[in-house]
Amino acid sequence: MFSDKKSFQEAFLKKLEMTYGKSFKESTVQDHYHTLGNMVREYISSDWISTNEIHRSSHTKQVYYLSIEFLLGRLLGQNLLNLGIREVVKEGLSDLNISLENIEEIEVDAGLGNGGLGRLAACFLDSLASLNLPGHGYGIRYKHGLFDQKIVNGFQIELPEQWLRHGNSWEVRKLDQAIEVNFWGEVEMVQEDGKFSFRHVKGEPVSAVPYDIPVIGYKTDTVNTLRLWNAEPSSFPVHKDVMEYKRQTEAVSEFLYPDDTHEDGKILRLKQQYFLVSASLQSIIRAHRNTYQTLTNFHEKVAIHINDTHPVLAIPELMRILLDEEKMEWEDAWYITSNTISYTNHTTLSEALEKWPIDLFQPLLPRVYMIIEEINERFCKELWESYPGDWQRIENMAILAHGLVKMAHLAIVGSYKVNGVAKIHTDILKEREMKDFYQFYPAKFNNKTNGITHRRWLLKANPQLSSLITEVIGDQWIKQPHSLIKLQEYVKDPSFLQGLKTVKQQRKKLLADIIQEQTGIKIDSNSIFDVQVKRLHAYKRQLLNVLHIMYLYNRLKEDPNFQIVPRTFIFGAKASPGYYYAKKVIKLINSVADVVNHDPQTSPFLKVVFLENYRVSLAEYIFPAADVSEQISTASKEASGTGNMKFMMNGALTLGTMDGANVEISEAVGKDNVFIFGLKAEEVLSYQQNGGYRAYDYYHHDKRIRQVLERLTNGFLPDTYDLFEPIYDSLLMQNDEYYVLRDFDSYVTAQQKVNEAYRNENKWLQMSATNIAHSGFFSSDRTIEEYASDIWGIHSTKNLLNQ
Ligand code: 26Y
Repeated sequence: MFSDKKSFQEAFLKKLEMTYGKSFKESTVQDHYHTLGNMVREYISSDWISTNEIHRSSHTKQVYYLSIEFLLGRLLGQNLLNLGIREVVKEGLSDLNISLENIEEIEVDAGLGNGGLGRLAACFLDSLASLNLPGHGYGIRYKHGLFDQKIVNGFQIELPEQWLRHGNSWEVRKLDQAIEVNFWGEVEMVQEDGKFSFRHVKGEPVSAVPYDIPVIGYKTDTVNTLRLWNAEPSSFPVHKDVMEYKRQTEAVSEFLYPDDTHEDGKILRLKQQYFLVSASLQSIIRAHRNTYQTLTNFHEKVAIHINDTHPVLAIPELMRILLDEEKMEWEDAWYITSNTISYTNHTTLSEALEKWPIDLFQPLLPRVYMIIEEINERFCKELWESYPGDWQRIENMAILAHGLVKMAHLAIVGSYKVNGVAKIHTDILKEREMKDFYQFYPAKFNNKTNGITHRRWLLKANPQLSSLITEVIGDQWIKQPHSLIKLQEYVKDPSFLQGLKTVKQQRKKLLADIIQEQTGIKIDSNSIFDVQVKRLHAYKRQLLNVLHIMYLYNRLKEDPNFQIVPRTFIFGAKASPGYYYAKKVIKLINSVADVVNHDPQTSPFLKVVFLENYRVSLAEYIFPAADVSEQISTASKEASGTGNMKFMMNGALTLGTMDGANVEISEAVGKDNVFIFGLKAEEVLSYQQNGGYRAYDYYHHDKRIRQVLERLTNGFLPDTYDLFEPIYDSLLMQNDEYYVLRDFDSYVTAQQKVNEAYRNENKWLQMSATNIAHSGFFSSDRTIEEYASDIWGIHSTKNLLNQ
């Protein structure tokens, strides 16, 4: 049906009529979207079936990627591109006077994630399928993804997100494969054949119903699966209030929890974690049993990867199944489990490591808790043998301590590999945060520097730049991103640079139009687009950026000789609803924007834009238009960052600290092609260990800082009264935990260098080209190949597919 535009048109019109019982004339864009979505799903169904069939019959090892978040964004455009049918469809529709772009635009993002960790999972799925690797995702089908953000009077307002309201063409409900997950209840000891064993009984059952979404590889026949679990009532219990049971059950997959540190919803979050893990493991095991009739070879045929600690209960859950259902001995079950599971850590912030109060944990998951107790006891014994008498060390490393279950400790003990997500992050884990564990299990630790799928963040998001690249070096880079390095030969080529300039201008104009439409702010598309888009967090230091803007404004007002290249500062960020400080920073950005944008004296040079509701689909317009990529976290705090890679690939220059993947970006392109500033990780760590930082000193000795900080609270920002006092206090009274004032001067200097560099257009374009040329390393294809060979032991099924 997609072989040529005529047959596509016929199939499309027929499908439209059959599905909606409407004539073409009466149909809406929404109808067109769903019709096209259904057609694509039907089109790939035979490849989907045969991929599964091949995986089964060839007995090839599979990897299952368990993640509490999958931030997929829109699927239609990417699927058409990967199938290589986007042009046919576009032309076919255009003959009917329908714009494919308009159809693509009405798709609501699948926003089942908060940020980096969820988007990484989505990029990995694309790479797995495109590399013909047998790898599948398991997640939760949240009814409401991450909240929709509205900005009202400068403040963030959260509205429930409703991505399923118009239905979802990509998913297939598989009721026949539903699985029961049990909460609460008790543990019963039974004696069978003279052996004691345990059983979880009298639990409250929840039915996990799978919804499968095809994951279509780029121009290949592989179609992998993302399985999302929906929580539904199981058989209705007789003794309970039926409505109450229904409500409680459905609540399990109702909302994605924003990444916050707040108490509410704690128990529900733990329920979600176990729900994901138990349903996924039971389903993986069922498939394995069907093929092999035994679980003794489970670890040879299955790798299970846990994306941070959120799915770490996979470890005791697999133990539970092997012990209680499969009746294995502890040692055998432990051997299989600890050779099946691998774990990625995404943070060094110790306050972000998950710890669950035992009081809350044990009643909800009594059998799983018992197993964790046993794992802990055996682990502590092992420690005792290695470190006799070293109680302190054992207490620090225990899984259960001080009334808490320490999820990261469980993850390290029960996994065969543990990795960080950028070189510096893995080093910090080894040398500091997880030092004791590294000493005990040196061979488990390894690095896997993150990556992004260049097929979404370049090929799809930036077709103009993609065409230019292909004109110059051919299209090999799409399958082999490393060959982007061939551009290095052209970084001084005037016609390539001219092309790059034209593309950037085009994309800046497009973003300028979107900004005007959304915010009413008219921006100069020849100004420098200086962008910071990411979750709002203190450590990411959006505050440093906004304080610098206030400083620039002051200089422009006060110093007639001060001149800058016109600059537009663009922000996009969601703050966790309960994260009080982060919400203040959003309001501050908007208050500063109000003053700056309305001052006729400065507005030709300075504009500030806060884009509402930052999400994957909006990001696809932002990265291609950026000149400067703000990656300004306090060194040592950002595990990797992946936005930095999306910017680089689209030719923006990084202005950043030596943190996360910035370090590797700067190594790749060389010091002359990035703007690095600020404290180094060792310096931050040394301050933290030895003290010696006094924020007040920087306030007293730097007039620029004083002026800017006073203006937070002295009425300079209209109608804000004492609103920003907490920010002021965090910097001075609480001694500036993230070293904003310490890095201020260095940041100002780096920004001056940006300003000067931009004046030399040719030089800037060369730097931009160099960044694109070296971005291939940061493709998730490279990352996934490393995971596949070093951790999972899985292989491409390409040869099998072609048979
Ligand atoms: C509270 C809890 C359940 C929770 C939920 C979400 C905790 C953390 C998160 C999300 C963390 C996250 O997105 N981390 C980011 O992962 C990226 C991918 O590895 C990194 O690039 C980025 O530096 C890191 O902050």
